[in-house]
Amino acid sequence: MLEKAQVNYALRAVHLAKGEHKTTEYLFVNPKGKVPALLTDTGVITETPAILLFLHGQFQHAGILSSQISTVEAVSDLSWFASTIHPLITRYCKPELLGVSHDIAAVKANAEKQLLAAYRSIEERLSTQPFWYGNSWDALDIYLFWTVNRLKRAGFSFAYADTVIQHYQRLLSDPVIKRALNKERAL
Ligand SMILES: N[C@@H](CCC(=O)N[C@@H](CS)C(=O)NCC(=O)O)C(=O)O
Repeated sequence: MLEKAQVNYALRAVHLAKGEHKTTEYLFVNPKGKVPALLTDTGVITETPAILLFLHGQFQHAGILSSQISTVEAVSDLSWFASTIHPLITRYCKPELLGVSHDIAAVKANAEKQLLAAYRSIEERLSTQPFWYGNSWDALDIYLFWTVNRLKRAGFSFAYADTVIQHYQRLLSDPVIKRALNKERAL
C-alpha cells in the first residue's frame, strides 16, 4: 500500500524461521513479537488493520481504502481478515511456530478446512465484481492477495476457487504490485 501511495519507505526483513521476531531488537519495535510493524514519524504502529487505517488517513487520495465505503465497513472487513483468515495462514503454513508439540498435521488440516470455507464465501463476493469493493483494488484486495500468495507457496490447493485465483492473477499483473513484489524479493 506504501507503493500505491508513492511515498518513500524502507523495508526491513524479519525472518520468522530464524526467530528474528523474538529477538530483543525486534521486541523493542513490537513487544508482541509479530510482523508487520510500521515505524512512522510519530511512533510504531502494529496490527495490520491499524496500519492500513493509518495509511488511509495519511494518504487520503491514494486509494488505500475505497472511497465508496464507510470506516465501519472497512474496519469490519479488515478485522475479518486479521482475526479470522490471517491466523489460519500461520496454522496452515507454519504450525510449528505456534509451539504445538504434538499433532501438527491436525492443526494444519483444521486450518485448511476453515480456510476452504472462508475462500468459498470470498468466491461468492468476487463472482459479481473484480475487486473486493468493486472495480478498483484497495487494501482488502492486497490482504486477500497476500493470503493466496502465502498459501500457494505452502502447497494449499485452490482447485475449487477459480475466481480467487483470477483475482490473484489480475493483481499480479498490476505494475504497482509488481514493483512491491520486486522490492520484497530484493530483500
Ligand atoms: N494481529 C496481527 C497478526 C500478525 C501475524 O500473525 N503475523 C505473523 C506473520 S504473518 C507473525 O508475526 N507470526 C509470528 C508468530 O506468531 O510467532 C496483525 O494483524 O498484524
